[in-house]
Amino acid sequence: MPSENHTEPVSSEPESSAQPSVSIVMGSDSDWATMKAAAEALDEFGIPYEVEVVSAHRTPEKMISFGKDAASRGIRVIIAGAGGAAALPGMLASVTTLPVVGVPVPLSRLDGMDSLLSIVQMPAGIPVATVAIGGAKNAGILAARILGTADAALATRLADYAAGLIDLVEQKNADLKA
Ligand code: RP5
Repeated sequence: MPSENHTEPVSSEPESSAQPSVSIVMGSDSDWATMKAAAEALDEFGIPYEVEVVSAHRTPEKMISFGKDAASRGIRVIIAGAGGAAALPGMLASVTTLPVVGVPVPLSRLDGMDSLLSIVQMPAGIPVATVAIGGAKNAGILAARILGTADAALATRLADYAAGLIDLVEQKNADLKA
């Protein structure tokens, strides 16, 4: 079960006192199996974050206050995951000007297509940057890239990560030819 203010891989690690700059929110604790990949990506780049279950349908008033207060609490990017009738990312985007990255969580029925379509089809004026179904890792990396626009050290870590992917592919090519 997630708790707040992680800076380490999701576990029973002690919470950090570092000010979180990313908020990972999800409609249910059942989404965590998918969403923890976002936390792991943020860990990789040393970005402090918080984790919270906030449901657009089950806890609507909390959802609105959470979204309204996020910027004043120092949050710079919201990663929001939900499945099925996935209103959370869009509703959060409607009550904040922070960038919201939406993660369609796949459920046992419909393979996440319902989640994807619920999140991606936003009306003009209220954007949600939607990643692939189950694409929480990319949500974490995208949040890092957003923060990296104003953080040269983080931008360097992101460039190193991308270079590492090139090396990985070339190593696989070398292995294939060995
Ligand atoms: C959505 O309903 C949640 O984001 C979750 O993906 C889905 C199912 O929730 P639980 O019934 O597992 O709590 O709002």
